Formats: sequence, C-alpha cells, structure tokens
Amino acid sequence: MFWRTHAQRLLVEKADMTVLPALYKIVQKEKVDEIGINAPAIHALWTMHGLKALNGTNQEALTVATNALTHPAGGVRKAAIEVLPKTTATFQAMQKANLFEDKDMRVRLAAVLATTDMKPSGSIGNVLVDMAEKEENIRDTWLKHALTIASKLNQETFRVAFKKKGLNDNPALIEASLAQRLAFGSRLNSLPLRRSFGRPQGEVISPDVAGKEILISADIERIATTSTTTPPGPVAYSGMVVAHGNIKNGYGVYMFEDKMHFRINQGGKSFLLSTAAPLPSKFSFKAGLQKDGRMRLFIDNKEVGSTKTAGLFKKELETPLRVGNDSKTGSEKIADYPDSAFILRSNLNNAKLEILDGIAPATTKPGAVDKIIVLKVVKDVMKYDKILVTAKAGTTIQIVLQNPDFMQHNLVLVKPKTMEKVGAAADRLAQDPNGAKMQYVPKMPEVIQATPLINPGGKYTLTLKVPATPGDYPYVCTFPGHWRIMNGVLRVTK
Ligand SMILES: [Cu+2]
Repeated sequence: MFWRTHAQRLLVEKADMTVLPALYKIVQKEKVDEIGINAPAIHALWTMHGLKALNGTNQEALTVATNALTHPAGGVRKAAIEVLPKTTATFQAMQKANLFEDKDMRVRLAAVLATTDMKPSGSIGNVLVDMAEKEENIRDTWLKHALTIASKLNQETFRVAFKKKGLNDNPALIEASLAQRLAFGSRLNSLPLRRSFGRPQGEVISPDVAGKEILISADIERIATTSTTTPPGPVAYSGMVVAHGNIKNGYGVYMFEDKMHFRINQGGKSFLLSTAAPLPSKFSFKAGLQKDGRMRLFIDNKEVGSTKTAGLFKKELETPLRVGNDSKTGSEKIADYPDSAFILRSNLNNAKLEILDGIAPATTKPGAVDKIIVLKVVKDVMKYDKILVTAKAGTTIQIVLQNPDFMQHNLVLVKPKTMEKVGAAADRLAQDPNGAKMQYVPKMPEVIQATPLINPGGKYTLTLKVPATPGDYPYVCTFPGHWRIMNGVLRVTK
C-alpha cells in the first residue's frame, strides 16, 4: 500500500504523461478481489486526476474515467465520480449508470455530493426529489445530510421538481417527509436544542413563533441512579424538556411523575396532552402544533393524542426558551410543576425545535399580485441593490427582499417625506429594551408596512397594497444606524 501511494505521488509530481495508457489499462480491468475491492483501479483514477488528465482536455482519459462509473467495484465507481469534472456530461453519465440508486450507499453519497459542485439544474432537482422520497436514503445519516445540503443549493429546481411530480408541498410539519421538508426550503427553520443548565443561553435563541407551525422532537433515555443513599435502579422521568413562554402564552414538553406532558397555553387557556401508558426506557417523541390549530404528541411515531387549540400563536412569546430545566417560577412557568429548578432527570439527545413559516411563496395565486419586485441587500455596504422601484397606485405588489449579507436587515415602507422622522425613531429604538423585540420598526403612523428583520442568508416576501395616492414613498432599513444610507424610493404612479 505504501509503495503504491508513494509511486502515485512520484508520478504526479513528475507529471509523467507517458504513464497514462498504463493507467487506463488498470482502470479498465474489471477485476475485483474476494471482498469486492479493486484498489489499483482507484489509485490509477486518482493519479489520472493528479496528472490533470481529467480537466476536460484529454478525451481518452475522460472516456476511461466515465466508463469506470459502471465498474463492478463500488470503490472504483465512487472514485470515478470524485475525479470526474463536475459537468453536465458527468451528471448525465452518472444518471445513465444509475449511481443515484447504486446498491453501494457510499456511491450514492459521492453522487449526491458531486451535484453540490455542479450548476443547479432541473434534472438535478428531479434526482434529488426522487432520492429524498426513498426511505432507505433517509435512514442513512450521511446521505440524509448530503441530500439536505444538495437540495438547499438547488432550492428552486428542487421545489419545481417537487411540484411537477404532483407532491404536496404544503403538508403539516409534523407529517412532512424529508422530501417535503426539503421542499419547504427557507420557510423551515431548525434549531438544535441544547440543555441550558440554568445559563441564560436560551435568551440568545428565542425564536418568533407567531403565525408559525412548531415541532419539538428528541430522543429520551432513562438513567439509573448510582446514589448510595437511595436504592439503585431506574429514575422516574421528571423535569423540563423544553419550554418557551409562560402560563398565559407558551408551550412546552416536560416529564412529571414518569409521564410526558405537552402543554400549550394561549391567552390564559390551556391545552394538555399526556401519556397514559408507561414510557419505555428509551424513546423518541414529537410534539407539534399544526396550522389547523391541532396539537399532537407522538411517542416512537405512534400518536398518543391530539386536541384542538386556539390556533397558531398570535404574537411573540415573552419568556425565552429554556431546555433541560426550568428555573422560572410562578406565572413564568408553563405549568404547575415544582417551583425549584425543574431539571430533566434523563438523557436528552437529538433535540430540536423546528419552526415553519406560514408564508408559502409558491402558493400565491396568480393574478392576486400585479407585480413582484426583487430587492437584494448588497453585501458589506448596507445598501439595497435598487434605489428606485415603481408601482401603480392601488395595485397589489410583492417585494421579495433577499439578504446575502452577514448581518440582519429589514425593509420599512414609509409615507412621503417622513424618512428622517422614522429613521430618528428607529435610532432611538437602539436604546429601548424592547427595540430588538419590535424588530426596530417604530410604532408610528408614518410607517406603512414592514418586513421583520431578515437573518443573513434569509429572504422575505412582503405583500403590499400600493397606496392610492401617487408620490415617492421611501423604503428604508430601520436596523439602528442603517437608514441614512440604506434606503430607496417606491415611486407610486397613477
Ligand atoms: Cu440594514
């Protein structure tokens, strides 16, 4: 092995092209050893790659490597994918060789990863949707991650392919398959939850759940006591899994007296789902609030119960998210469990909170919107890419704001000649303890409409009724300090 690697390096360093024919022969030998490996062919492919014979200039080398996509040894097929240039021709050859359905999962993984270096296309979108629909691909952790990344890079084509196949792109989050989750694209936010152990780190991530579907999921495992004072044995399930909000408006999953409880509080009304059957020593759960207002609890993918709540939350929750314990007391808690630190006495793994934004850009009825204006934040300079856009008075338009910048921005449309006034009010919000919560949008009659703060990499679609009075309506970013240079004009015409 050492000598083969060493020889490979020497060949590459000396750029000895005369060896190519010999390498082709090694690759073409369709021999595998008794455990299905053909190491010489793999090394030969990488040497060809190192010699830059596969950069598109050498047709013979390309053909040899392309043919290796159908080699009987999985390792050779995988190497061929890795060394071939990431072109449309390679993609087509990979498809023809059925590598996205290869019996060797490592080959499928290499194939999906290869698409991430290719230009997004409709055919890639199709293949990714097909793969995401197959259970076996999702059970493979690495493949699942690769599909998630690849579908993000192909977000548009993935969604198009998804719709073309007649698949439902707007299911309830709790029932969504991986393919459907991927089709949600940027509407779906996933927050890994880590025990906060009393530290206020929950304050950092307190997502806005207003108008959004919520899904909490995790794996729970019973622990055994090792204490010398109490008899050794399993510890009853008890403690906070995750809580957000309070007794008036909030939700949470917690364990008490060996049962799991999922509770939603809305405007002082409470809704509760609890397990009845004894919980296994290891299980996974899903607890969700879906858009029709139903809350549902699943243990090991079996539904424990569901009930109708008042609907999705109407406003942001006041008490921040906490995970693995609740040190809040009284009415800041979400239910009537002990007032002292309510620490989860079991293992918590793979916990996450998923939030699905209700705004579906794909479901906008045609005709309902007269014009779509796409605005982009220009990276690093605090500016919109357009400083003048136009729309007809009284029509309905959509402003799609994309934020590829590294910081948050928003867009606030204000009445003519009021930019300075609104901007000054926005600057004052920087000192206001509620400023961030208000998304730095001042509450004043001069403000016509506003997007929320859009995170780096995010996008927001604002549907807007254009004012009936023609004129120049400034739009501005009210993140403190930005408005002076980050602004533009919506010219409303007759
Ligand atoms: Cu800004």
